Amino acid sequence: MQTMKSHDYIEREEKYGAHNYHPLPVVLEKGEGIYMWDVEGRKYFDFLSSYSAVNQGHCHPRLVKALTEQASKLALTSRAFYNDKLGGWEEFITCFFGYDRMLPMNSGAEGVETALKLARKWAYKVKGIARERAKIIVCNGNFHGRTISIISMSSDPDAYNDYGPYTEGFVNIPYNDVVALEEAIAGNDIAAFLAEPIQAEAGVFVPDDGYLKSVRELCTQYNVLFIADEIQTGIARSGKMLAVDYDEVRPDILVLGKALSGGMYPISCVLADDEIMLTVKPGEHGSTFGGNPIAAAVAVEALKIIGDEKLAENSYAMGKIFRDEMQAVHSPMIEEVRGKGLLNAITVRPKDGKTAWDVCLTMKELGLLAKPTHGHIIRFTPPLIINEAQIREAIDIIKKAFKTFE
Ligand code: IF1
Repeated sequence: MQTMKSHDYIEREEKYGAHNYHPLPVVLEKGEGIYMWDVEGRKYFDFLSSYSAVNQGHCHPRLVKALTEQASKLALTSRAFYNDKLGGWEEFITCFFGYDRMLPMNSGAEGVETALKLARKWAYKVKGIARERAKIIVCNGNFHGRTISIISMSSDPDAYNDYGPYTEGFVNIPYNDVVALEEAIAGNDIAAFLAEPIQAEAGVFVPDDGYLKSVRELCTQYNVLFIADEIQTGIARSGKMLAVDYDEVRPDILVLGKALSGGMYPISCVLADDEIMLTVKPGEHGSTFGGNPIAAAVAVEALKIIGDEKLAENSYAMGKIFRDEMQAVHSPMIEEVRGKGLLNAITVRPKDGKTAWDVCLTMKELGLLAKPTHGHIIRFTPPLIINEAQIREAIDIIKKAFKTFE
């Protein structure tokens, strides 16, 4: 039997898989820490971290252990019965983030859907909005997932076109615009305001200092729930445990996913206090896999690693080095370098027909993996365990890649 090469794997996916992605042409088979290896044995810096799910690094030994030990004992009970792991996770994470209760789901989109349902239920049961009338304010440029309701609030035609009819009850306003929020929030029947503390998919759009503080104040003033989608910004990615920590604000509903499991397992959750969470009664919401024992075991370990390895502090420090170094580069293709912690982006000015995609292909050839978004933006989000020598080596590769286009 002949061994398969990269192009064979790619051809097979192209032939049998749905074409809902356009991956960089690299076929990976192994990961460890900040590195991944392709099927030809080439080693790469991972500067995507599986869209910030792998903050703790690939195949973290403590996560592998938590996963395999639990998998060989008890994987899934459903929520028809109690299991001996879920309560420990609930207790740990609610203490960790300071909320009364947690509701476990699997994907980020499910976490956001859960938050939307909680906000509506709270609007009717607590705030006293008339049935079917509740509205949720969202921001242009948002990315909260791929379900029908979530794309109903998207301002990106690629996300919503030809998937209608859409879910009602959303009011779109510009991001990072306190005046627009003030106007919208004063309207009738507003249940909640939902936002990402940094808009990641939009191209790492960092709002002004104090924006989230103003959001918090307005939400409190108008008795409107502040829902923070920290699925991507959370778990130390932005250089703080949560990106809202920069403004020292506490959302009413916090949605987490991705690095909640260190990439080991699809895990998301929603955190909120009694007044909100207890509006949902048995039988009214749930998930077959949500809160399963493997997820519980992995999620506790994944959060402990962030603290034990001081990954928020490291993300903050390494991110500063990255931006300082890259902002000092004078390349005709580098327009702007922006971000917080290790959630960074470079906007790329096309040159002689060469785009961000070509830069990513060149970086791949030089041993570093990143992916363009919206055609002209490259996100740089390595695992948060990267050390200074490693990030400097990676920065040299990125600089070299841009240099080949001069
Ligand atoms: C894809 C980006 C990252 C998210 C926020 C919810 C979700 C996501 C803030 C949904 C997911 C993803 C999904 C991924 C690409 C991706 C992404 F490019 F869109 F911006 F991470 F950088 N809220 N983000 O960022 O979570 O249901 O996927 O678990 O391929 O669509 P999910």
